[in-house]
Amino acid sequence: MSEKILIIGACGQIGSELTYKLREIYGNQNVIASDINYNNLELVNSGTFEIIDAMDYASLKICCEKHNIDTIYLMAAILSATGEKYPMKAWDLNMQSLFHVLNLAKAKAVKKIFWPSSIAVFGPTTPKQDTPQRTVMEPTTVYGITKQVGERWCEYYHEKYDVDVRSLRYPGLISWKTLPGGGTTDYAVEIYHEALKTNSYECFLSEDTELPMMYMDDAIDATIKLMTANPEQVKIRSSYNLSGISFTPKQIANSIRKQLPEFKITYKPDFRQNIANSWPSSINDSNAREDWNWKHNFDLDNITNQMLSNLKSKRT
Ligand code: AKB
Repeated sequence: MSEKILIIGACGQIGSELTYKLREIYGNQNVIASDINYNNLELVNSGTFEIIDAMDYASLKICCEKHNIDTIYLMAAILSATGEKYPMKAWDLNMQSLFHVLNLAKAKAVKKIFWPSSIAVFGPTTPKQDTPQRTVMEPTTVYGITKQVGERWCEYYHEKYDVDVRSLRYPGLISWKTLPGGGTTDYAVEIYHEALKTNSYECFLSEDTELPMMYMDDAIDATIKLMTANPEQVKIRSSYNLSGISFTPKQIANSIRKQLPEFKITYKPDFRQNIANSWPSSINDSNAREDWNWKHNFDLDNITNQMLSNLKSKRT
């Protein structure tokens, strides 16, 4: 019998692509999408969909029983920029939803959990280049704090209650199907939309702000590789460093200019600049590469080709 999967936060940037991919692999009937609203109609209409508030333990439990769920992917979260505007809301959603799924697994209502962490677990005192798996972690955003604390709880539930929880520290993710919302790395998606609409972009980060980034296909591939690895291969139960490429706004603009020579970028850094300044420029993910054979496929020019061609055909 095939694994039955529940995705919480399925309408979002990662949740939507994960839902499509998992349905391809496990079959439509085995992958239940859920979110707090019907915000992404294409996703909602693509298979079984449940309205669930990730902060409501009872409805999560009922949904898992109703569909006989084995595995939960918890993708609902408030990201770094929005978290700074609504700190308590970010703390409540990010922590409560994690505790709910960990407790469902502890109670044996489900067998396996995926929970995303982020490069936001790092802070200004972390080594900036080639940031190691284990290092100083003093995050300065509420989002980063929830992810760092969450990682500790994941490891704790694994050690104390034998919960099979797996996690990745995602870098900024670049995708064309669904827009991101409320993150500091969102500029790297918006820039492609604006390039096609107006041939120009006003960037909220400065030109030399280098951040770790990844194309969504690589992120989904890493997620599925980690979730299908044998339990013995998953040696880190807090969260794995994960790395694709690193680039600055200036470099992404130059990559776009190879296809749109007239493209113009201007810079108007706002509060998100401080957040970006506190994060690493590049990540060392050798543990993921060694433990479960992870490797990324997309470099900056590949990503630009994919983004511009897919967004162009979506517009026509
Ligand atoms: C954000 O910018 O907040 C997210 C992240 C790096 O986790 N994309």
